[in-house]
Amino acid sequence: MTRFRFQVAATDGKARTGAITTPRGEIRTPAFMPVGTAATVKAMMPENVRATGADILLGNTYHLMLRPGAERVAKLGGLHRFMNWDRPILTDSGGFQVMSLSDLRKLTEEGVRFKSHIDGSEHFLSPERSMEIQKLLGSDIVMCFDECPALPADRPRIEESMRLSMRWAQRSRDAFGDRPGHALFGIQQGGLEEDLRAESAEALRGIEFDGYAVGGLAVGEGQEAMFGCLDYAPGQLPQEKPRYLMGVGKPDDIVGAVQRGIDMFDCVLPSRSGRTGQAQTRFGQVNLRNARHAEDPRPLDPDCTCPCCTNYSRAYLHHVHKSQEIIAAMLLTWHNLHYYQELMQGLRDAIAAGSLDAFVAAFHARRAEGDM
Ligand code: PRF
Ligand code: ZN
Repeated sequence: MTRFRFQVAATDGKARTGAITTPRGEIRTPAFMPVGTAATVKAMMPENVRATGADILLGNTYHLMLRPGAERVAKLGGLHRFMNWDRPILTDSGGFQVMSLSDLRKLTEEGVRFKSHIDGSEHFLSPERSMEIQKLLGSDIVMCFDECPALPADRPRIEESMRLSMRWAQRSRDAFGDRPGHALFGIQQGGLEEDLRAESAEALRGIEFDGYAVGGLAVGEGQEAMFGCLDYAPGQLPQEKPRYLMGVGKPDDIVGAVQRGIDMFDCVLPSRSGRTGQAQTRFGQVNLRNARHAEDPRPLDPDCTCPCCTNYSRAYLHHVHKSQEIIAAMLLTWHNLHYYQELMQGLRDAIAAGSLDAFVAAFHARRAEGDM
């Protein structure tokens, strides 16, 4: 059986490009994972998600345990078969989503009891139950069960939470066991405190994981503070394993994080913003709701090769979005995911060629020009 492994092919400064090998296929890095929370990347057929260039999707323990239920997905052959995506899937562990989405949470050493945001029913998640659910789903990359305070938070709260997450990381490792072909990633916490990040990294390195996530960022601190943390956090984690920045981000967040040594990303932005009429382009964000597009026969981006830009005008996108037609979400999500994957390919190529600085300068220059 193909083992899970990560190979760095080239570096440029702190940035790396390479590939993660899994039994379900290769993940080219730096990688962007579209978010398929409820066993679908909203508004997209899986074959079309693949056509945008995605090698891996992200799924959510929290949502799938509530609906349709992990045992049901397992009975139906696992998440890959259920949603018709046969390539790798990474699943988040649920803790972060419980904290942001559920009602009436009760956090203890054992785990977290909460009420579903869908129907108010009571549920419990712990490291052991999260590992069990992610196994039932058939996830290829399983995330540790962790906890993360929103920023700003005071140091005692961040410290206590990080140490709880590190105890949960050990319990996650123990419960995960030995599953050849499947990977378990640890999650670093510690807010914006360099010494707490170091303590967290040390704890995770001691347990040993197949990859390491930087968690607890993009939770309200702003890009400058996030980059400040990313100036040291990736360097605290093992160099020979993939590093994943959870829940990030906007295109310029991703570019800055790649320059600082991050290999993997996920974010709802390209899919969610497509459904609100926002396009992510080389020239920055374009709002198709704006009346200036109403009679504009030009495509969103004349140089983009996606089906949205090849076949439809801004005037059409404006019309279908205003009319709340389903095709508006389909076309804009496709374009946005295509743009993200093209950005990742550009980053990979630039790192391989040793020209990342020039690529990043051109990236920022085009965005400074703005939309025409
Ligand atoms: N932990 C987990 N999932 C996450 C985060 C985290 O810290 C974040 C923070 N940006 C997003 N998703 N488990
Ligand atoms: Zn396009």
